[in-house]
Amino acid sequence: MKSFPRRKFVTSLKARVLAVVATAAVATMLAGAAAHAAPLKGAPAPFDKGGVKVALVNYLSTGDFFQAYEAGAQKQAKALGIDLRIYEGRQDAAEQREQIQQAISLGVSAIIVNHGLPESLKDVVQRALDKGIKVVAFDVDLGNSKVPQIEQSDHDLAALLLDQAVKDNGDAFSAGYVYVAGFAPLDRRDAVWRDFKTAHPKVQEKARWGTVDNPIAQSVANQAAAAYRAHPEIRVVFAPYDEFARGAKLAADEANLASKLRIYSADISTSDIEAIRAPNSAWVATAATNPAVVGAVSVRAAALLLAGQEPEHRIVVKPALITRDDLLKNNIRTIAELGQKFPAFRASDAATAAWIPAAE
Ligand code: SR1
Repeated sequence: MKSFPRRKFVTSLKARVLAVVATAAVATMLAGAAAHAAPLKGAPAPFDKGGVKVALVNYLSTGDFFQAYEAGAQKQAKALGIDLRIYEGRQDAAEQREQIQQAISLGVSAIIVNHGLPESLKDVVQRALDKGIKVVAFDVDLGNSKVPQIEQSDHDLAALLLDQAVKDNGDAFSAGYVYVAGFAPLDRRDAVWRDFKTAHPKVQEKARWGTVDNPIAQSVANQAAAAYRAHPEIRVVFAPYDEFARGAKLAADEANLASKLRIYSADISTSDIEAIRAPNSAWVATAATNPAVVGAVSVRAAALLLAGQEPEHRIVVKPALITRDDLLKNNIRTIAELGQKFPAFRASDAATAAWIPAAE
């Protein structure tokens, strides 16, 4: 038998102890979020008694969009007296399955599935439904009539951007496209891009790239730099995810191309606003919802199901087009300021009921 040097053994033991302590700390942290499972006056059962436990199981957690989504979900859960257990997403399909199983074992009443790969989720979600647990899904099509689907109207989102691209650049230009297949929102946006190219034959897709390897923006920037070098004729970049747009912009800045390119993206955050407003920024427009509002809508949809008040099967939060000019003219520097100037960005009337307190 191979003998391990003692120091190595002690180190690995220490690492394991640390891992156990870290896991316990995370569990404590999650339990800490449970403090709000209070009764809600005037609400239907089970909210009138409190103690409602809901799990939010993420596939992706990094980046501004997903952090704001989680914060919005937490805020709405608190307003409803829900004990929200959040499972961090690490882009690991097996881990997300395991987390759903853990949530079932924990005895949650509802599960919100945020992104993921349908094929690895369908059976474990069915297991939850069979136990009477309610399930809602954001941006992952589970193809189950019992699971309401929440989305941002990715069709409208992409159409708004591409209309703006034509307004700014005409309908004959060389384009770069940032895309990764397999994510429901990106696939829906891609369908619009394909139709757009058919309808605008003088728009030429010269290069396509994309990755969701962390850190996403930097990985995309590395690819974008190569694409810009190989295709100096690219004038428009369609990058419909803010992490993609940041990467596209980073590479454009580094190659001194900012004045030659226009980047069109999805999503918005305070740091995106800063990047769009930056002097000579090539990032000229984005189409977005408020991700915190989408998180709140996801929790409300789960709450409606739990109260026996079926939400619609397809729940849509409408996006708005935000251009660099809008931000500069209206002196908007933060998401909060965007909400002040455009109230539609502050709240959504999707999945609401008189007994659900506003959290937006
Ligand atoms: C990798 S999928 C990224 C998208 O998910 C959400 O729908 C956001 O809008 C983001 O663009």
